[in-house]
Parts: sequence; C-alpha cells; structure tokens
Amino acid sequence: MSRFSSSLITLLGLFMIGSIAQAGQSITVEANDQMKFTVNKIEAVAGSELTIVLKNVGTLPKAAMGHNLVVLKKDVNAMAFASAATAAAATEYIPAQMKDQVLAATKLLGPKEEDTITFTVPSEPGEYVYLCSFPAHFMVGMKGVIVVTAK
Ligand SMILES: [Cu+2]
Repeated sequence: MSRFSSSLITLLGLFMIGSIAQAGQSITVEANDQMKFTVNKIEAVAGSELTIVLKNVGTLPKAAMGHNLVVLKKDVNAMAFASAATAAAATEYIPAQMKDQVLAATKLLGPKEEDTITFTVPSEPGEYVYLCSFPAHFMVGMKGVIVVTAK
C-alpha cells in the first residue's frame, strides 16, 4: 500500500470519528484504550426509543481504563458531573447526589465487555451530552452529544 493511500485511510478514519451516526434506533459506540468514543454525535427524534450499545474494545484492566456511557439530562453541567464522579468509585462513577441528572447509563465496562441501554429520547429538542465518567476521561474528550430534533 502506498504511503499516500494509507494516509488517506487515516484521514477517512478521523473523519468517521466525527461523523453522525444515523438516528436509528440502535447505535453502537466503541470505547477504547485511547479514551475515546468512536461516535461523538447521535441524532435522534424527540420521544423515540433509542438503543445504545457500548463496547469496550480496549485491553487495559477495568481498574485503570474502565468505560461507561452516561447520558445527562438537558443543561446538566457535564464538567461538574465528571468532577463529582471521580469520588464515586463505589457506585461505578455515578455520583449518588447527581443520579437524578442522568437520563441513562451503562455499567462500567472492563476490556471486551459490552452493555446496552434503551431509553426514551426526551420530548424537548436540544443537545444532550453523554460522557464516560471514569476519572479524567471526560476531560480528555471522552464525550459526545445526542442531538434531539422535534418529530
Ligand atoms: Cu472511559
């Protein structure tokens, strides 16, 4: 393979990471050892049912590189949530005092594990942030947004 085509593939790979997953009803998101989600934007229609499958494709141990996917309610301060989560190891990094700000959340996954969440997309259009609440992962960009459009 030429150097040109391999860099083109790299470029396409980067493009894909930022692409929009079709608003369908089941979206697979991979989490990896680089502390990234492979899907950072999901479009969904208000009031519809959405299924997100989170797959941890990494190999590092759960205690060092666990991942989850937490969907926050509208206008929740994601940075505040992530900060509080660092002290919530006992509850898989979902801080008990902020549990009511969570729309849906997967389990905390170790390497090669996966979990599926199904929830009803809010009726209010707008942007809903999702993040990995494992310590420091949100800060390095392990996050995305569900863009809810009116039906
Ligand atoms: Cu993570």
